[in-house]
Amino acid sequence: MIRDLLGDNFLVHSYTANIARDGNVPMMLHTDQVGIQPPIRSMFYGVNIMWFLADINADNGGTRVYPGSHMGNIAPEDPFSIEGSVAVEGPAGTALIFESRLWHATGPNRVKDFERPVVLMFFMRSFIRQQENHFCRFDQKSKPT
Ligand SMILES: O=C(O)CCC(=O)C(=O)O
Ligand SMILES: [Fe+2]
Repeated sequence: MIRDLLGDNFLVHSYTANIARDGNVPMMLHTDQVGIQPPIRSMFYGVNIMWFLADINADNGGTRVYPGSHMGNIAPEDPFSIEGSVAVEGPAGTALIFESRLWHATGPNRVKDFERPVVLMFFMRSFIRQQENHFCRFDQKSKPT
């Protein structure tokens, strides 16, 4: 599916986990291609797959999205407000797949003692430099090379 969307030789841009603890401050609204400056809205450069490791809903940190916001030359007036967004909800095992122009943010988690865990595999087109250098070698004794 990623090859169909991004073409041959796509790259893993980053591979992360995001745990939203209770009482968190919602993340700033962003697109996942915000690193491309000046912003280009006519095409998407990346695709994110977010795996839910628990049942996720609007109360416990469900990612906030603006459906349709991947289209058009648009940006939020206040990137610190999630007003008007919707929470993505789903059972553990859900894969939320979205392209990199969509405006979104981690949602507020208000469920006491619950940690909302997701794993994000973010792919970008072959000609975009990766956020993480997967060729960088670590061992116990040496610094990153
Ligand atoms: O934690 C989330 O729900 C969203 C994370 C996110 O947008 C990101 O890491 O770029
Ligand atoms: Fe994001």
